[in-house]
Amino acid sequence: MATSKAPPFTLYEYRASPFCVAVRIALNECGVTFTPREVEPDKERTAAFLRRSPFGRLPALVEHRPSGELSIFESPAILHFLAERFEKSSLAFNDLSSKAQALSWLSFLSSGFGDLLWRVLTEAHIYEGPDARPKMLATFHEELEQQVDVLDKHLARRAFLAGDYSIADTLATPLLDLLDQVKGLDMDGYPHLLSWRERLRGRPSYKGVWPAEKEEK
Ligand SMILES: N[C@@H](CCC(=O)N[C@@H](CS)C(=O)NCC(=O)O)C(=O)O
Repeated sequence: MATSKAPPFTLYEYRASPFCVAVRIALNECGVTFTPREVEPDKERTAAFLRRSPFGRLPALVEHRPSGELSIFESPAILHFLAERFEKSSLAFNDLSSKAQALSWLSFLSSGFGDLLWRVLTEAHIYEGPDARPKMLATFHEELEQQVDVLDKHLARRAFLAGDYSIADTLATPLLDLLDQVKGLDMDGYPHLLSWRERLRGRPSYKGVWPAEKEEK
């Protein structure tokens, strides 16, 4: 009798989330098959899900091991885990120094850049009309432009953030996609960042990572 073997990983995700997209890219880079489990952000969390992701946030990755289940939450931690777990993949660190560089950029993107980008998009799209806070938006926008400029200058001298492709570029990919939604940000002023974004979009691991309706835009 034929037996079907379940993939060794389950990804709890919300497909439209950039952090979930980053984990999808990483899994593709590692050639890993996984079972996707969509969780709507505003739905009540089950006790089983909260055991895997204590704050109820997405993504969460579960590896099904013979000895039991390993759950990991927070996209930077998941990317780091995959880079170490799949040592022959494109995500693997070459040595301690390239690992340190990749983790520096990963931390910055996750807390600094990702956070700021989220604030700009939230200020612009959620606080509209009488709730608008133009001064706050202008401050965040200016800070974001400064960070984009630093990234552009950094990328003028290298193909990827830490030299070779790394998990920092993986997390950057969906965040760079979101930059198109920032009103008043002239992307043509950042040619190195744009060619980096094209390099990232051209990787086979990028194909199909966003939900279909978003890709059509
Ligand atoms: N720092 C987290 C951010 C994750 C996050 O904010 N996920 C959102 C979806 S974009 C979420 O789960 N929101 C629902 C909630 O916070 O309850 C990561 O990188 O994984």
